[in-house]
Amino acid sequence: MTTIQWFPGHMAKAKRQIKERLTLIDIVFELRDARAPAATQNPMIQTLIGSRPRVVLLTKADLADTQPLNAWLEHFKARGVSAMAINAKAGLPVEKLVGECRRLLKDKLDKDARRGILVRPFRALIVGVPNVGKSTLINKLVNRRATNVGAVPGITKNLQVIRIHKDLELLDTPGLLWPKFDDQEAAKKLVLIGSLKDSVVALDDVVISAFKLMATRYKEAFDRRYDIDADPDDPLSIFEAIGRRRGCLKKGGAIDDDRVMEIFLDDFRHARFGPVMLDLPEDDTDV
Ligand SMILES: Nc1nc2c(ncn2[C@@H]2O[C@H](COP(=O)(O)OP(=O)(O)OP(=O)(O)O)[C@@H](O)[C@H]2O)c(=O)[nH]1
Ligand SMILES: [Mg+2]
Repeated sequence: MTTIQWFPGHMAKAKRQIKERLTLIDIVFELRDARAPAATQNPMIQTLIGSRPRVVLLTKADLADTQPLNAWLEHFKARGVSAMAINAKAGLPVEKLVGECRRLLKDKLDKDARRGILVRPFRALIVGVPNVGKSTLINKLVNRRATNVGAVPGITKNLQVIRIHKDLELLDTPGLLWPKFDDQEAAKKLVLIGSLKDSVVALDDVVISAFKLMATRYKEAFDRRYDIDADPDDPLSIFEAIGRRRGCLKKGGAIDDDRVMEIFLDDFRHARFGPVMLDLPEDDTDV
């Protein structure tokens, strides 16, 4: 669980580090959580990466509801944004990713070839908000084929570059982006999936919103887990029902709401309701 509390100083530092890494790379892999592709977007990504092409990688696809996830992939496609769903715990579509890089970098590669510049592997930087799976993806790609590890000089320190395919190299240190905490709805989802510190939004607001969503879109799995009949229009009664079922009672018999929230957040963060989707493509304001 990430515990960064984002202050303007941290954001300025993150921005500076991304800028330094950008000078070393050709393409950006922008990671977002497949369960919340809108909430896990960084509000400044396009400004930060400028003209560098990007591939959106929707991580933890194994935890995401397939039908709306496919709708998201269509949504990106319709807007000309390259996007792919991945699951770092299963096989990674490395060839497909390399093919996509080749397609997005075609103009640059053609230009280099015309100028007689030796074509070298493309170099990619992984970026994303906390907890989206940046380190897991890097480790997975590196373990798959770790050759040619070398250092390239960065402005503040030397960054390692790892060859993960004959045509693709990766910076071994990802770019950490700050999440969208100004948008309350997004912030609640970010706390729910563990990308934002619990104290940023009142935890009962996070859980009330999540109860409404679960009781609406995933009622069967939600009801089954707690043996309740959840009413999405009455989230307080859901606290009551779960509390009674699980024996979360305070002295005197009142429901221990904190305990109910703890149980629910632990269940959600361990994917105990099966695959879910928190954002729909129509919620998207900016791909
Ligand atoms: N189910 C599932 N879990 C994943 C996947 N990728 C990463 N995780 C889990 O997500 C959690 C966070 O992964 P990390 O790789 O540490 O994420 P990160 O982006 O490096 O996080 P920070 O360094 O804190 O910003 C870990 O518990 C991983 O095991 C995936 O594809 N599927
Ligand atoms: Mg990490």
